[in-house]
Amino acid sequence: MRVDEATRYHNRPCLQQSDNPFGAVDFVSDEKGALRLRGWVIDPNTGWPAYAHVYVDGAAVASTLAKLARPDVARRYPAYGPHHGFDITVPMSSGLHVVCVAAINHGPGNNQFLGCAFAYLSPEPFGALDLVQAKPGSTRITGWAADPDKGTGPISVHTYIDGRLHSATRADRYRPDIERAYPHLGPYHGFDATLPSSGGDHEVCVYAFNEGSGHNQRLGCRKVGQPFGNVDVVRDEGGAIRVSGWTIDPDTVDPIKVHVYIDGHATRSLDANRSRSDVERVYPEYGPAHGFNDLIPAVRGEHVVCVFAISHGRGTAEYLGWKKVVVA
Ligand SMILES: [Ca+2]
Ligand SMILES: [Ca+2]
Repeated sequence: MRVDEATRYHNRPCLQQSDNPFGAVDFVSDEKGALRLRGWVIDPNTGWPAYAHVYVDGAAVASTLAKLARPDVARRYPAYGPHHGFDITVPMSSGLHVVCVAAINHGPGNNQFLGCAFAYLSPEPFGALDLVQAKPGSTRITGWAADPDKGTGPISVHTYIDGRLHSATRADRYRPDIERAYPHLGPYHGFDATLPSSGGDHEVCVYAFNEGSGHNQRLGCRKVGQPFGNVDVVRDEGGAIRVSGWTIDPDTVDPIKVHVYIDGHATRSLDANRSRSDVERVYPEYGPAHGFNDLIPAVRGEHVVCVFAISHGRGTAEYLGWKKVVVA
């Protein structure tokens, strides 16, 4: 095909000797169980949109009218107007395929292949671990997982706690956001499971379990069980330092201890068991008994106060916060 580019000064390519359609495929991406193809088609005999056909491994599988706005194409070929783009997602099994796109002729001329290429679609399961949350006696995991080889069908996720396989969970809950991102996979790929677990700090890892070809894939690992909370007050109260705050160990409803360090020295061990209705409102499953509040004598001058929460179970110390205070 010998054509030059039509310009605003002439409305037909001046070297045109062909009536055949032309165009390009300029973007191809693996959509996990589908291949997305974007490109454009022009038939020189019309300014109207032309059709593109997609062939996979020699079989015609999809047809699309190339009518999307492509200002970049219109700048190169102003005689034909702006509406010649296509953007099509074709469901396809994982692995290697030969994909061809043909431009469909209008009027005189013949259909033309825009090109053929190998396309490799990943067979690996994929997804996301959205939340890992320690609770008294259990660990909650939420997220989603799908496998291109299973399509709209659900797969399983396997949860490992501290390196040991703990349980398998079916990822079949309704997740419309996944369908919006991958329409060909549908919405039923979510998981939300509460797994029984002992107290203490744990490392929780969740894997998407492979179907068909491919391998299990890690969705993520999280450390859970560390206490959390806040140091609310550190202030001088007439020659002593008021220290107050709250802390919860997520794997128990029981109060835990906090250790207060002043200028780097372990100074007090407190039970964080005082009633804090404000904390209970935010974390109702743990009850109110999680506050600490004490008055610690100190000499005049500036002091640095550090507070650590002592984890239930393994007894590790989790940093809660620090503040400077001047004792007058
Ligand atoms: Ca034609
Ligand atoms: Ca697979």
